[in-house]
Amino acid sequence: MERLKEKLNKKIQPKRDEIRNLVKNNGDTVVGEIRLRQLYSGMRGMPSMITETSKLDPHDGIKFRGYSLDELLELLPKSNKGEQALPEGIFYLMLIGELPTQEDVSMISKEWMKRSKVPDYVFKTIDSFPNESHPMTQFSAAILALRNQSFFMKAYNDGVRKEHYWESTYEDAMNLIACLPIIASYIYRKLYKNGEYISPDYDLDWSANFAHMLGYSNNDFQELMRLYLTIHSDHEGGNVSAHASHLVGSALSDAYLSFSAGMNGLAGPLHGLANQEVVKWLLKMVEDHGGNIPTKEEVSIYVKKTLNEGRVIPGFGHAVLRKTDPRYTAQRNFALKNLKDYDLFILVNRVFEVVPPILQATGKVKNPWPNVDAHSGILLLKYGMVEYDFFTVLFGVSRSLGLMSQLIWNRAVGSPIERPVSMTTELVKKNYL
Ligand code: CMX
Repeated sequence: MERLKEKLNKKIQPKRDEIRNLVKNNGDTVVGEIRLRQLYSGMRGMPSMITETSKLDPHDGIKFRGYSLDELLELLPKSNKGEQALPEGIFYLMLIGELPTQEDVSMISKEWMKRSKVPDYVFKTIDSFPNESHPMTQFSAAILALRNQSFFMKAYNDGVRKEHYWESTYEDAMNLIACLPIIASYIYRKLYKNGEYISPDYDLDWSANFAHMLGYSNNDFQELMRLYLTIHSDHEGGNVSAHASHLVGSALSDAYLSFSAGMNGLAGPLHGLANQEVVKWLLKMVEDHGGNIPTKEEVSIYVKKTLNEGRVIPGFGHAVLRKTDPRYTAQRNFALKNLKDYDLFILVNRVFEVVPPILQATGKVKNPWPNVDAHSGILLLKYGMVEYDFFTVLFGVSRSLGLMSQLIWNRAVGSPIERPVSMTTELVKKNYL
């Protein structure tokens, strides 16, 4: 058994015992109450599942195994070619629950390189899509095509016992994560670079190799990829991509089915697609101002016009957060250091100043502050990646780290099939009013 899997193996039985005892001794403890309005508001604030990898605090933002993003960007091991934390490290932390050493992250880089073998039929699946198909459609379909090699599916068909489900799920999860940069860069090069594909460089870390296969080999872009793939990796269990993935996985659907379901949720404009919507919106704003960066007053008029048209301001607001997203701040810090004079960064800052008071004045927006998607696109544009309808795929590649860690743990502790009950309005009125 490889070292990472061995380490995980040692963590599993104590966790199983902890949960069994917790439920046995405290099973009737009430952990929340459900208000009628929550039934009609997308289950906001209802505690309804367990996710061990990370927890979102409305004010402090995301914490991974108890560590804030700021802390982790300092504490996680870096590449020897840069200052940014490696996403291999956040994966290790989510999976094992401990901070990794430099040796741990290089073990994971090597493991993913070793496992990055994408069968030819997956490329053929991608090739069969017309170029007009959105990159997320092609991404999700390619993940499903990869399912053919699922170890879990085979183990299940062979009658493996429940306590061993996690072992083949681990294999699937690691293989899937390893293959995603190849799949994503294949889609990118097919759609935008005349199908001129670039072979992996097995000496690089996961992010730098991904950047390389996309066609961006300069150090700054590789650093951006490390940051990008780290900060988008997980946002507890209740967001649409995590929850969709969790739900589908709970039916013992394998890692590929489960992750693809998560990606279909991420592809919605209120979730991950917001990163492309932000760029579209910013570029249209510039275009409508004759190609110039609009002044603060002009931005304000533009924001109000967007709202009056009945549209949302992409990149602002959140269902849980009630302050500026620390993932936004991490990207802002990167921009301040590396591209502070870039005109679109100046625009993003202007939008940051202008939007919150306008959203606050509507009296209905619960969080007027920017989220992760408000910033990510312009960093990519700066380094020449202008094909913004691809940006959600990058988010998806990163999200695999969280969703696959979650799935492995769900299998390890034997999470049951998810099956809440639904009501009808008639029953709500009859039984509760
Ligand atoms: N612009 C305009 N109106 C907004 C808004 C925004 N950015 N954010 C919220 N609102 C509106 C809602 O549409 C809702 O209006 P109605 O009552 O007319 O339906 C009202 O304010 C209350 O919404 P809320 O409780 O504050 O927010 P929700 O939890 O319902 O929704 C979110 C959260 C993210 C979907 C919403 O803020 C939004 O649409 N933001 C823009 C899209 C976006 O950036 N999504 C990415 C989120 C991060 C991610 O998942 O990647």
